[in-house]
Amino acid sequence: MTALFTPFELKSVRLRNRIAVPPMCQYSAVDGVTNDWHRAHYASIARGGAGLVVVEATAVSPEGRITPGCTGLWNDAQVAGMAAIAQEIKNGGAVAGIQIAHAGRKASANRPWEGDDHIPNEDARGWQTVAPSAVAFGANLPKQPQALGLDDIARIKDDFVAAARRALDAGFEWLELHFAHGYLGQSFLSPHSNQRDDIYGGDFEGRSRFLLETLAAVRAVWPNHLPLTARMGVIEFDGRDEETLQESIELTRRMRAGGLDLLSVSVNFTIPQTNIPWGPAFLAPYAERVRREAGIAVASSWNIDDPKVANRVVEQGQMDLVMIGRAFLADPHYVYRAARELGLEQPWDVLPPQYAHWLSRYRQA
Ligand code: 8OZ
Repeated sequence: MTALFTPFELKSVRLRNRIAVPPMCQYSAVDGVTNDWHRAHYASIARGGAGLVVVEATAVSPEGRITPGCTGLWNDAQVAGMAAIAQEIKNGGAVAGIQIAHAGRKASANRPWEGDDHIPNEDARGWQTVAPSAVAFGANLPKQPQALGLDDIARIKDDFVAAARRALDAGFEWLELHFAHGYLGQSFLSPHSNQRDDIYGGDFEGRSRFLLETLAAVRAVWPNHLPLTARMGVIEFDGRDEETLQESIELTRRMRAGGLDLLSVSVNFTIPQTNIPWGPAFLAPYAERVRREAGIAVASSWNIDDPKVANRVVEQGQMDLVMIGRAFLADPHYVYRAARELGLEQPWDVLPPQYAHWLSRYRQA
């Protein structure tokens, strides 16, 4: 069996292979509502044969959007569009996942192709950002966020819970909490951005509290038979890496005990000045450590383009799922190409039957 094409089961869900498409923001919604762009985009991806497709960072509140174009699940009017997308993903034979998110101090930004910088509060399109502490990210995102009060923190946890319920109503079977990339969850965990002196800050216990409480609140409404996962940076590449890794692994153990089913391992991106060793599958060794030391299923991503590398990281037990993002946009037939490159005897079988039967016929005997 080719490792990359082995099915994967988590709770009651079965993925047809180990290739998952990670959340990739399309910045194309209006008032958080999806449209034809999203529907066509996700349908095309799902027909490509991935086992899991996770819909982009979807905000739990208007202030939690990265940009004005981000998708949302903070009101009921946003559910129908998401339900159509979940159905498209299932029609393609993939499991339908969604990431719910709050962007914290990185919110209120222009789309990447329209500046990628903060929209000032004075601009009607922008808004006041919030964060654990009133500390700006810096570089292209200089706005000073407002430090959250205890009642604000309680409200944001409720927002995550309400968004999770709507994701379930929309038909998603896999939920991912966005605790990565310097957004709100990650910024509670990192001492770079969390300088609070109350129960949500200070030592590791305090900095972990928001993430653990949000997980517990969502787990209480997300059905036990469906996977509840999180994406979290486990390393910043800022020179204090072993400490960050150890804290991340310990938090993952606690989240596992609190009902987390899988961790999607990523980079923190909490501060602008870091030294990330971008190279093929550079996160694989860290994903492996989380998998082994926290005893939990892991997915990981970043620069895993070559199908042979994707297969190797699964075969060697470094990760359970390989997230293929940009390579999938560059080639929506990535899975079929991988099947051929890895020498599967009937590579078309990785595709839905509507495509597979054509590809299997009219060949030389
Ligand atoms: C990768 C790197 C930085 C940001 C997200 C828009 O996590 C992102 C992002 C992804 O939603």
